[in-house]
Amino acid sequence: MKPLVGIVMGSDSDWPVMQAAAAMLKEFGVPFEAKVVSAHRTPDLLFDYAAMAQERDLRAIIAGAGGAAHLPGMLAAKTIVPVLGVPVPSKHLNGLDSLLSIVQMPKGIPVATFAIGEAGAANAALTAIAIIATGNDDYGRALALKLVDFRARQSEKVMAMSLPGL
Ligand code: RP5
Repeated sequence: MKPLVGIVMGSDSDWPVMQAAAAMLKEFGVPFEAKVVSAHRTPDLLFDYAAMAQERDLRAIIAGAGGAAHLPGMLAAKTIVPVLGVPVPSKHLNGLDSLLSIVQMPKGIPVATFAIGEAGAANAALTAIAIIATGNDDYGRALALKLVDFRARQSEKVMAMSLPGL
């Protein structure tokens, strides 16, 4: 199956975090691709990737970057495919810089922004899955059922929790 979700990141050093998005998509059986595309080191590649995204039928792009993290915003500037931004923890400011760079998009070009790090990457994948699950076709409906089941299993885990000593 052709990829429905693109995972892109500014460097291979982002992969340990972004793998959480890939793992979630794998768990739901959603076809995806993962690539390194740097906004400032490969700007032409970034433009080409974003410009082709809709034609390639990508339903969402999960973009992770750290530091002055302009990758998600620049992708969003060149495509109407939803861009889900994941702030990657940075060396000096622990990802607060990445978060603010991604979340503070000026009005008009949205980037849906997630938590810093692996939780954000996993939740970006769950959001991409939810976007595809809104499709009124067999694949979308099947994914929606899987999402409901995923939520139910989380609830069960919490209900089964007990506190030591009580
Ligand atoms: C950003 O710079 C990347 O997204 C990465 O988080 C950060 C550091 O990149 P490397 O120096 O590890 O390649 O572009």
